[in-house]
Amino acid sequence: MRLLHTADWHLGKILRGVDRTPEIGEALKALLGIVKEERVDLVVVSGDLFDRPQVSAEAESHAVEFFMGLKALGVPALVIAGNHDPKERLSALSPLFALAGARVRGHPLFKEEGGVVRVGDLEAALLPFVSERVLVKRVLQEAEERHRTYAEAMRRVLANLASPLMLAHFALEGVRPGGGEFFFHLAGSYAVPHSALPLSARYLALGHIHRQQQVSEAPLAWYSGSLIQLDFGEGEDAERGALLVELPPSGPARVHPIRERWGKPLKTFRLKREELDGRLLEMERFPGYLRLVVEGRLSAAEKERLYRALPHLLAIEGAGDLPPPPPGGAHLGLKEAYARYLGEREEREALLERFEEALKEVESETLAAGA
Ligand SMILES: [Mn+2]
Repeated sequence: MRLLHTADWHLGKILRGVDRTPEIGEALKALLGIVKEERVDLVVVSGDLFDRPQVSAEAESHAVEFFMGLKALGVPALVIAGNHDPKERLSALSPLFALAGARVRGHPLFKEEGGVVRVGDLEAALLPFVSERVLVKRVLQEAEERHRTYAEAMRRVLANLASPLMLAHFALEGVRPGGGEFFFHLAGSYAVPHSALPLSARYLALGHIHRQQQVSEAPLAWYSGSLIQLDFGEGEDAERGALLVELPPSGPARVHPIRERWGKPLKTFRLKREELDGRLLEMERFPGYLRLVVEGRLSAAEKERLYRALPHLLAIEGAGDLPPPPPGGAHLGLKEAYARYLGEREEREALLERFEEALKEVESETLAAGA
């Protein structure tokens, strides 16, 4: 069986006022071409089809066109929701997607509840993104177990769902971030340890991390990466694209990375104030979107002049505005991570207070809503 593994489309992504949806739509068209050319038998989409709960009609229509295109080719699809997806909406629309041959799962289910589906002879587990609080409550139901971690709950869920093919949306411990995910999602409490991956799985199709990479050999697990470079923080040279996976009836699966540079490139120019004019032509000729980080203060008029000269310039920041990468940042708590992100800005204390309130609200709401 030949699989196409893709994830992290982020249809509806707006980067500093620029709607990236058309670029993502083009990539999806190219993906359909690959499905046809490579005679793919099954497409797996490991979450984050959409960037936000509410996206434009254009964003939705690209997704619909993709799955209708697959139907025209007679190729079925398995789809799980990521943390960005409107999961209720995906669940509600899943009977319609099913008409196009796509099985869409918005909420996690245990194996007994239908968490494992069958495609021909192949059993496949569908594990959409699930928040730490919901997961711990759902899986570790005994109150005395509540102190256990996300990792422990995920270990149990993954063991329950163990199947030859598994789709999941989470951060695996030790993964190299693409830069676009909030780093606290990668913090210890939110990462799944390697030892939680079921050894009986022949291939784990992962989503959530935007840099394409193999993260485990036994069992074999890969992140396909995003289709396009979504944010300036994502490495300009980071691998992304899609994966073609050969899953023979027996023996190991083989993965062939498809490393396309779909969409426009994003580049950050870090310059001293006095270098600006000398580099203007180079920046003007850059075929993608630009961010400029300037050492030294620029007046409003100077910024205005740069924005006019460079239509693809999306942001000008002072070199001091960017927080340094936090030492040991992978282990920060949410509040600490946010405090560090805020740095020394004026509204710091007020924002921190609001942040704490929001955290409490989320906590009580999730607990009240249950699983
Ligand atoms: Mn994502």
